[in-house]
Amino acid sequence: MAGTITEKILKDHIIEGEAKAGSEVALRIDNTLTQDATGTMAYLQFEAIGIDRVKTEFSVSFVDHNTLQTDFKNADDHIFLESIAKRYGLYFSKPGNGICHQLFLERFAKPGNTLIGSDSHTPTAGGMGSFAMGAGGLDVACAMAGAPFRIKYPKIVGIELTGKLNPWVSAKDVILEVLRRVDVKGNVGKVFEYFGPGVKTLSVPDRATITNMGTETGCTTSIFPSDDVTLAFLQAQDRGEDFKRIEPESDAVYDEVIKINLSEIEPMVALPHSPGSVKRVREVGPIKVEQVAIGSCTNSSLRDLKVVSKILKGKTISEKLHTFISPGSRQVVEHLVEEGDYVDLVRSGVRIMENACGACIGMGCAPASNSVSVRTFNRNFEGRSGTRDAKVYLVSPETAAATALKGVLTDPRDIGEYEDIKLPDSFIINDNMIIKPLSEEEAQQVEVIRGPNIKPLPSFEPLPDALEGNVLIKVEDNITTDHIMPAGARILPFRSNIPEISKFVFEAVDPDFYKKARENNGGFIIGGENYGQGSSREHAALAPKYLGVKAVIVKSFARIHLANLINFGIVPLTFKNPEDYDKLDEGDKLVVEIGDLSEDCVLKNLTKGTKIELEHTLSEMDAQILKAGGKLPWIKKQF
Ligand code: MIC
Ligand code: SF4
Repeated sequence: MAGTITEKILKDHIIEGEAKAGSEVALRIDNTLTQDATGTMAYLQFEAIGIDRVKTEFSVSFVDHNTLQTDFKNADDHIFLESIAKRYGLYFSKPGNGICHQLFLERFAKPGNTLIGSDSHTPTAGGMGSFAMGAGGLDVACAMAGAPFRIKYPKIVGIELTGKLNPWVSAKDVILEVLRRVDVKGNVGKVFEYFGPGVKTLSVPDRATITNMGTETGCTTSIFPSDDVTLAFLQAQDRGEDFKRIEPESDAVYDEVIKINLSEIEPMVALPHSPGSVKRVREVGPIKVEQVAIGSCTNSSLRDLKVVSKILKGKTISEKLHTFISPGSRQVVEHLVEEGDYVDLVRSGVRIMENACGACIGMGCAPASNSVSVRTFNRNFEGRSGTRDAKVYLVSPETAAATALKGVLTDPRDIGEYEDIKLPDSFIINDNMIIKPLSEEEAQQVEVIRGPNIKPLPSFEPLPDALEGNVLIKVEDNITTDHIMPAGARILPFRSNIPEISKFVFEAVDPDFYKKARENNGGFIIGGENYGQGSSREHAALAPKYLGVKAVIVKSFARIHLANLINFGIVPLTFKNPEDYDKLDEGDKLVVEIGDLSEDCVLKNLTKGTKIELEHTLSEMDAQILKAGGKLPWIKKQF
């Protein structure tokens, strides 16, 4: 039976395995995307696989994260990426063109296609009816080489939308409401599929805001139907020919249904430091705010920034705070300029930044010490803004703009009349910063340019049958990849230099981690629930591996990080009895007999003289990959 849109799309893409929740399936991948911060590593891996040209229908390489260029490093990466794209048949979007997910939605995403991207917010394209998933760079490299992508066939959660959003309430409030209900953990292996009469009241960019931040629930992806609204959006992007209708059957069966009446949603806010700590803006009250930041792949579409410009038009932002705006793409900027919104924004006193990730990943605009920053982004993890003690609140563009005017967190319903935003019937199309794939003959002539920031890939040995070492660190629940491998302007430039970036592993949690890992010749990481939530950065596995981490033993894992650990030969294990977490301490000397990983294993704590039962969810192939020392040596053998 294929009644849901997830079932319909997956049925057309499964090349191995059974369509049964929890069982592993191999999916044909139509498209891939990368961004620069994960892309350099992904393409080094693609080169190492040894394929002459990408095998997907099309693949796109974007540059949007590391655009600060304080020295040669980021610029080296950009040139490497451009030359790689030309050499291997990819589209290349130049720095300054915009944020990968916004651009992919505007210019590339196709309903019914499968997409994986080396960025956790790849599900943004689910707003267009693509089945789009975040993945580690190595998995994206393998998909570009023509290999299928393996996932556990998902549980399909239907989110039934009824009603219509009230003025001053927007898509961001919808996804914040979803997060309020389902939180950031416990959703691994689920797809959130939106259906019901409320769907047609949301535009494609609105839907994309929802699927984008769906990532924060930890699900495999989120997806909307492809309907008349999708067709109109594609036509306005001059891509009508990419349309394919994909709607659920009336008798579609969902594993679980969540009902949301859009008419009842109010302006919402996620409190520091979790996107799942959601309350109504009214409940939180008029707290003092020092900074407002508007943009990111969640809320930087034309509609979102026009709302902001309408609110700020003819007014001045509060003198008590600073406001930054980073538009999602040049298309957005061109419209804002032509329609007069840009000047309204500038006159109001906001600071307009580049069309890039910017503040969202700590590339500038860090808030002042111990201050409050209200942002339209999707993540408010501690320290991610670049300021350790800043408190980041996540809101809609309406709430952000109202807050910018008032200087305190403000429910936008308190600022006056709402002006409806109409999207253009045809967007301004200007693809002159997208370099098209070269022909096979031309591509052969291209030399890949490697500046000094592009370091060779480290290589790793096959795993022994017993892992021995000390506990290097013991951490709590909900550790994010930002804790494990921080980003920001200081560290991101080392994304193509593993020896250097590994010095920053767990920096904010334990500044001595690097030293301890070195002195102990590697060891074990112990963690709680939802370990590795957040980004897709494989550096959060690769850098610990480089430091000799052998296994990560936790109560539960986030999906993408779990896959990344396997890809780089770190054994991901969970406690059979979660209380056993309490029986381990930093410094304990452990032995874990893993054998061929076909069975669960036992941990011997030599320091305490105790034994702990561990389990894993590894498939036979995962076990082989791990034993081989990671996916790269393993896949090279397959080709
Ligand atoms: C993020 O939002 O954390 C990032 C930066 O986009 C990451 C990717 C990365 O770390 O490069 C993500 O979400 O996957
Ligand atoms: Fe960029 Fe932020 Fe989106 Fe990540 S979440 S892709 S850093 S804008």
